[in-house]
Amino acid sequence: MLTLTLHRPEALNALNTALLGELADILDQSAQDDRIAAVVITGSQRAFAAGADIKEMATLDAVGVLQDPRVGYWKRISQFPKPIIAAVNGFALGGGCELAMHADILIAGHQAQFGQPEINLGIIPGAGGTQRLLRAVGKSTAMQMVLTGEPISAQRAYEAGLISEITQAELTLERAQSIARTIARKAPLAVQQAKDVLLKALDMDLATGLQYERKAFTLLAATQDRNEGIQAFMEKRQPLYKGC
Ligand code: DAK
Repeated sequence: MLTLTLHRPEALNALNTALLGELADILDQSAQDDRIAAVVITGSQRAFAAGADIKEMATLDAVGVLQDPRVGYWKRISQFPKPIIAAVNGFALGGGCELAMHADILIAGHQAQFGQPEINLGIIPGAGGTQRLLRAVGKSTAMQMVLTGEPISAQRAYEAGLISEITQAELTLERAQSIARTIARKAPLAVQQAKDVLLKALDMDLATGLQYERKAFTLLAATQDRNEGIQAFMEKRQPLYKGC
């Protein structure tokens, strides 16, 4: 398991190009590293991330926006094949909320706030915020958040299905890491296939999704880890997975 802590306290962890690029690079490396089964991304108690760096954005004109390297960084983050768990405290706004939504599992402290305030800057979410938010919380809540720019509380985010657990603020990271450790004990190929198939469910109709699931299920049937999992159950012992 790898824990990544966003650390730009002077800007409430605003995601500038350098930080986002570093994040994309580390995730690319982690994808190739067999020792890393899952990644936890967190910020500080005050802010997970308060969005893209507005001061940096102010330097970009329309051409700059077209050539913005952050588009590629976001794409690489979204393609990370292993589970990402976001441990969110404080502000998760704009790109910060979008980064949290790139995670597969979101855990938040009770004082966390989730919002897409881009409308206050005359823009709209640009890293999947409209699409992922609507799928996570439904139309009315997503519309309200994006059109008013007003954030929602952790409690509301939990009720809407954006996050799966609320914790005391000081326990959020620990809880996220505990979930990551639980996942790390599973067969790596099964974990990655599960993530892939579940994410595809958002894009596919049911019949196509079921076919996709069947293919992944069949593929896993040919793995040594599948035999090991079943054997370990029969022998009443913990499985020893090898990732093949
Ligand atoms: N960027 C830069 N600096 C920020 C920042 C941000 N997003 N958020 C906060 N800061 C800085 C403040 O400027 C302040 O710095 P100093 O003035 O002390 O130098 C420091 O952090 C502390 O902030 P505040 O003094 O404002 O603290 P408060 O507790 O009073 O308020 C706040 C906290 C989070 C409510 C407030 O800071 C705030 O409203 N921040 C802006 C939130 C926001 O609008 N976020 C959305 C940004 S737009 C893209 C994809 C996605 C995006 C862009 C491009 N591509 C694919 C190309 C995403 C866009 C966005 O996220």
